[in-house]
Order: sequence, then structure tokens, then C-alpha cells
Amino acid sequence: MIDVFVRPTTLTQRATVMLEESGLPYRAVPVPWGSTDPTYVATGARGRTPAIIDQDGPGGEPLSLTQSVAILIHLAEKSGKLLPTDPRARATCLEWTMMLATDIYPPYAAVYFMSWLDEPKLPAAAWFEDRAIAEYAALDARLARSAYVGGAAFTIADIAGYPSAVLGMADLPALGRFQNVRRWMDLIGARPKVQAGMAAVGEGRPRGLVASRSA
Ligand SMILES: N[C@@H](CCC(=O)N[C@@H](CS)C(=O)NCC(=O)O)C(=O)O
Repeated sequence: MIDVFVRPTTLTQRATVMLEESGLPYRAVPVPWGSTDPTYVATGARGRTPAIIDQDGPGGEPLSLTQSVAILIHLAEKSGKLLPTDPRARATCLEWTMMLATDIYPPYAAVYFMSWLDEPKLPAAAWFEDRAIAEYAALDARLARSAYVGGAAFTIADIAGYPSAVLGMADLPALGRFQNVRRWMDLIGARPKVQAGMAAVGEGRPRGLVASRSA
């Protein structure tokens, strides 16, 4: 059994979608903001989600894990699913997983969080918004020549990208022109296990984007 600590956030959805798609048995444990639940704190999550406790970890011992991409890779290796074993295909899948985690998500998150400020740092917000749009353009070009982000098959790379693409597409109208991203989102969003994993974190999100320059 795998316990996954959840809140309705996109990075948490990476873990729950992966758990659904891998078929591994899991239990979603909601954690309120500011939770001091000792079991949750002991995972080292530092107030964040996702975090998991794999009760049957390596060597039969429990394994606590934070960091959504580390969780994706652990669950892929445990289940033998969604991470290619061929070295070339695996390298490309990990390359795009990291691109989604470190190039696409941070500028979008910066736009999102800066929009909450009473006095938004407008030049910085504009820079991050332009950056997020440029990164989605690179993803769009990738998806013009590849059915899925990581290659010909559905992998952890798609799971790394899909939840924040849903939020980004809703919040940043400028992303609407990326037809290949939209085609891919329809493909991923039609998967019943993706739908179940997206819903497993609960309802709502912390707070919407207050304003977008590209609106
Ligand atoms: N690098 C971590 C980031 C986790 C993270 O920041 N999660 C957000 C939700 S999307 C969170 O819990 N934030 C709460 C906070 O920063 O206090 C990962 O990929 O799992």
C-alpha cells in the first residue's frame, strides 16, 4: 500500500495520476495547509505536497519520498510501467520529464504566485509570463513531431506535464494558440485513469491567477 499526502494542486496530481496509471494500490490522505500531523511531517515534505510513504519500499521497508519527479520515477520503476527500458527511449523520456518540471513549471508558477501580491512586481511578472509562453512554444514544437511528450508512447513525461498544462491553458489565454499542446491535452485528458488521478486530490485549487497580461 502507498499512502499519498494530497492537496488540490497540480504537482500533487502528478503523483495521483501516476498511482492510478501504474495500478499500484494507494490511499490518498488529505493534508490541510499548515498540517503538523507527525506522520506527514516525518516524510520531510516541509509543508508541501506530494509526499508518499511506500509501505512496501525497497528491501520490504517503508520508504518516504517527496519531490513529484522522484515519486514518478520510483513508481515507474516499482510498477515496471511508463518509463521505457530501452536506454535511448528512457533518456529522451527523462529529458522531457525534466523539461516540464524545471523549464515549464517554474515560470508559470512565478506568474501564478506573483499575481497574488498586493503590489504585483509587473516587470518581473511579465518576464516570467513571456518565459512560460516561450517554453510552451517549445513543447508545442515537440508535440508537432511526437504523439506523446516522451516519444511514441504514454510515459511519466506526459504525467509531469498534464496537470499544470490544464491550469496554464485556463489561466494564460496566449497558450490557446498552441494547437499541438491542445491535441495532446485532449489525448491525455481522455484517459479514465488520468481523470481519476486528477480528481483524487479533491476539489478546488489554492487561488486562481488574478490577472494575465496576455488576456
Ligand atoms: N519540487 C517539489 C515542489 C512541491 C511543491 O512546492 N508543492 C506545492 C503544491 S503544487 C506546495 O505544496 N506548496 C506549499 C508551499 O509552498 O507552502 C515537487 O516537485 O514535488
